[in-house]
Amino acid sequence: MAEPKEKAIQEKKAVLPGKSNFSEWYNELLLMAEIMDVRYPVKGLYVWFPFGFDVRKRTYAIIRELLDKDHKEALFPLLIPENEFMKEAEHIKGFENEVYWVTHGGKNELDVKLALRPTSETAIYPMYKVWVRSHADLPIKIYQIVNTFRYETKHTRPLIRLREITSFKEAHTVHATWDEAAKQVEEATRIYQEFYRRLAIPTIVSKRPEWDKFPGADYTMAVDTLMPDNKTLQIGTAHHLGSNFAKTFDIKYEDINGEQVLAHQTCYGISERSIAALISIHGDDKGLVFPPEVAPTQVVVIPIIFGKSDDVVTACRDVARRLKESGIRVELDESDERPGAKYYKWEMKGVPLRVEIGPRDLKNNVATIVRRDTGSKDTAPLNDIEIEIKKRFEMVHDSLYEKAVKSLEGRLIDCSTLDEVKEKIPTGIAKIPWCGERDCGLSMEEAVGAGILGIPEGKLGTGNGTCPVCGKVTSNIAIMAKTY
Ligand code: P5A
Ligand code: ZN
Repeated sequence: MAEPKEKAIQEKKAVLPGKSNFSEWYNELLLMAEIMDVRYPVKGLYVWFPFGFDVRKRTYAIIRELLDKDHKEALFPLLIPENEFMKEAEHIKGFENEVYWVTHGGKNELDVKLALRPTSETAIYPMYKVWVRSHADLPIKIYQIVNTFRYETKHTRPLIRLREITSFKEAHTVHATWDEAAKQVEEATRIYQEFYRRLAIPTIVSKRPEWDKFPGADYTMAVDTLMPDNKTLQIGTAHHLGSNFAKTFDIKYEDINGEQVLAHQTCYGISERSIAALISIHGDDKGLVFPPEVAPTQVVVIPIIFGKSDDVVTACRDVARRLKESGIRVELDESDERPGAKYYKWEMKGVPLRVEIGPRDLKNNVATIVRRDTGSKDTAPLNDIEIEIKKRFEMVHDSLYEKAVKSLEGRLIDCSTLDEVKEKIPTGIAKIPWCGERDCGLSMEEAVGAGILGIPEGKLGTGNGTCPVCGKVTSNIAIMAKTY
């Protein structure tokens, strides 16, 4: 079965377009670096190459690690009966145009149509009704990692806007009180920020305007990042569901006084947009750049050979073996290609560190280490190579994060008028005072042709100014941007 892959390689362009041409760079890189094959013959559905899947596996291992501390992983069915799906009025309104329906089993028309989950509230909550009995059952914190289907009508893009989201991590929690659920929403955004910190991706957390919240929620907190083309990408959301779903799905618990009380719920989700952000934010003109934790290969060892260099080869094999023994994912490239061709290949794949050993290094009992992220070179004693490599992993991670933070902060633009916002939005995220009123917010969006993401948490969302629509004095700063 080697044939399809060989064909894929032949059809790839020889050179990667520059990252300044982001959209083309992104599409070509996915194929050249073997993340996703975009040639599957259904719009909005794409194929994970084994290499891309490896990155996915490592990325999702982090989110699992973070959630497993106090959540349980479970698995609910893909198909949702129409009657359950149609119970929550707001929720249906939000999703009815995006649902794929299964109407037939073979040649027989089904009595009850089945929805392919666009998200799993209506698959999970009928079961929560059965599971929740008493206050002693609460809280419940369950997540699953599944595929979901959304018939998206906006322009579809690999990893960013999919019709089959293959890597939908959705958590669903149940609590006794509204306040406890609110705390859980905070905890969810904290977990997501920690997750993105591990990927060296900077984030902005804000409360979505009420017209942009999740269908059926009391409110929505969103995690956004800024892409190279100055559009923001929503890379996670956490919703306070109040007891809206508890009412429709009859999820009640008996409190300490023996009363039946409606439960309060939250849900929060992340998709493979996390990997789109990872690739887009760190990648460069030469290809992928990964933080070591998620890099499929963390170190490549390349012998620099002049004529017959048996000693060099032996030293390289020894280093590769020792790195492997200390738990590092290492490749030894002993192929016949010239070093330049090897560099090109491993740079494309985002390998964080390249270890070169030539006759002169060997004489000095050192290895040359080249960083993928900066291209900088230095040497390290062969005796301590494991420690030296691990030290550099941390340096690479920290400097990728710092660079990404600088890049984002450099594109946060203070504005005081809507004209200014409109002018500046093609270059980043505009900050503008906003009184918080719905009418003013909607006029602002209309006037600049871009969305209000929200009023960010913390310093970013506070300042002094006047609402550009009603002129009221306010200390709220909203952020506006073009969004994916
Ligand atoms: C939370 C989990 C939900 O569906 N139900 C369970 C809630 N929220 S959401 O905002 O609609 O989606 C969660 C995150 O998934 C990403 N996302 C997508 N990724 C790729 N392709 C899509 N078509 C797509 N739709 C949503 C977003 O990051 C979103 O925040
Ligand atoms: Zn106003």
